[in-house]
Amino acid sequence: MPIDGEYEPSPFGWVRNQIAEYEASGGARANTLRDTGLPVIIVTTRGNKSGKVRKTALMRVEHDGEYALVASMGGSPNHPVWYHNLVADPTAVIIQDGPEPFDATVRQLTGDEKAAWWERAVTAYPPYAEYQERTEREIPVFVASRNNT
Ligand code: F42
Repeated sequence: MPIDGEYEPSPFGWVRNQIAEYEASGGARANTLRDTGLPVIIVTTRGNKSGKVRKTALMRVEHDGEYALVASMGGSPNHPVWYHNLVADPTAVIIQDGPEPFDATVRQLTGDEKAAWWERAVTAYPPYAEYQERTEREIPVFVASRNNT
């Protein structure tokens, strides 16, 4: 589903700059977490209160064409705000992994499926495990699947 409306960049400068550079270069630049070499994706959601277009950089955790979206927020006690946007409308999601963004739908994972994707996530980005140890909050994981056009 297209997410039209006013784009409101992240208040975090390094995030909004990474997203701008990633999009301007079609994913050729600003496509890793700082100098870690670990790849990121750009996820667009719709603000569940403002209706604005919101964009978030997340670690790239891909398997068979699907992507895990890990609401880690560095192990903080609260979910990142984009979590609430996805809960409010799981169909208002655009994933960009490289040059071409695509419409997607998410579902929040539980049980064995979440455990399997969590393992993939920690393999892709080991600090996720530390983040989960750091907080009582169970870090939510969504899986994003490309919409059939
Ligand atoms: N964050 C993660 O949680 N997981 C990752 O794997 C991850 C990787 C990553 C890689 C590179 C990078 O540069 C950043 C990375 N981040 C990762 C950080 C991520 O990009 C986000 O900055 C972070 O998760 C926080 O997301 P957030 O949605 O909480 O951002 C806040 C700061 C924000 O944008 N707040 C806005 C504001 O104005 O304060 C509001 C945003 C919003 O969606 N508002 C809603 C609306 O209606 O417009 C209302 C939402 C509500 O219910 O209150």
